[in-house]
Amino acid sequence: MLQTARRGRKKTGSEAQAAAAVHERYLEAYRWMLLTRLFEEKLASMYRGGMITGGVYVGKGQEAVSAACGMFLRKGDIFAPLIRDQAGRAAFGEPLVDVARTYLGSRLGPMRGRDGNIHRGKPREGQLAMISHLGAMISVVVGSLMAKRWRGEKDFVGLTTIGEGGMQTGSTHEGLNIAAVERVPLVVVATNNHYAYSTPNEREFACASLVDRALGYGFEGYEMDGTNLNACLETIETAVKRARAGRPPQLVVASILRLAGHGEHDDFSYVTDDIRKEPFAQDCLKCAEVCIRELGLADDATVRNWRDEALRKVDEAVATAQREPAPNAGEEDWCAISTRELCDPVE
Ligand SMILES: Cc1ncc(C[n+]2csc(CCOP(=O)(O)OP(=O)(O)O)c2C)c(N)n1
Repeated sequence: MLQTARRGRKKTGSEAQAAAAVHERYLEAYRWMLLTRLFEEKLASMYRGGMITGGVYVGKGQEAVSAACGMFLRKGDIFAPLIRDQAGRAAFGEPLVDVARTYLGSRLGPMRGRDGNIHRGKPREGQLAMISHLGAMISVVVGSLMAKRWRGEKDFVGLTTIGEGGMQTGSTHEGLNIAAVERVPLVVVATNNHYAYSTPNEREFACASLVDRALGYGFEGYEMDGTNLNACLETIETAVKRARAGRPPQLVVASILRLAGHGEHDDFSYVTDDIRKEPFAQDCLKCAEVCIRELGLADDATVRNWRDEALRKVDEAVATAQREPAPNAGEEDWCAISTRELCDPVE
């Protein structure tokens, strides 16, 4: 639990250490969220200025859920992030410059300038490249986990994310079902951001809550407030631990409002005034800042320094990618990137 040091009885040494560790990881998560927000604001402004070809997709409002997804995975685990998961990708270890390279078409990027935005990945390092936002990744992660099991690897988990729209597809059904049948160490984090593109919840599903599906599939399920960073950290940490310990697959359902368009081409004018007033419509980044101030976790000057440092990193990543060459069609090796460059073991 995230608690103020000012209240209650004096803490014992080990309690104080545990509380400090909780504060530290809260601040670490906040910094991934902040870096992501600033970076995605930069991408959005470059898109509007015509400097990015193709689409830009951001996770505004979803950063707390996403950061928590990346923070409890370790080397040897599998992460299959989707289009709102820049915070999780960063926390899992994706260098910011690789994101800038992908959006700006640099030959030195992980997709060598062939993908415009969010289908990037480094499978050899456990980060799968996204195929589709709508459920395809669940069975890919299940297959990767089964391969690890057959190779005799131990102590690994896989985590993938999905939107509430993606939760309604046939691919998702098949993936969740086979995950439970094979009892793979999988965590699925489903974020209900209340719209699938412009389709609202009432046109997407008719059950009271998506977490009710956990029981039907043979998963263990949790619901959490995706605007509350501490709830995200505690819930996802628990789910990852339980999957790693051999419990059934885990389904975490978060509630938030998407605070941007589906992509930057979308003005999200279909989001109603009523829904914007709901508690789940709060901005998780602002909520985290209030919490940091109220609990005295960091002073204002420190938070300002973090912001300046994040802005420097964003500018550096973009400037580096801008200086780099685009692919040259005549010189390119057009083999499938996914097999030779990214997946095959290095000789
Ligand atoms: C088969 C297929 N149909 C449509 C699309 C276009 N599409 C991509 S994401 C998306 C909406 C996804 O909504 P949701 O799963 O709720 O995730 P969110 O975008 O809200 O994070 C749509 C319609 C697609 N990629 N694939």
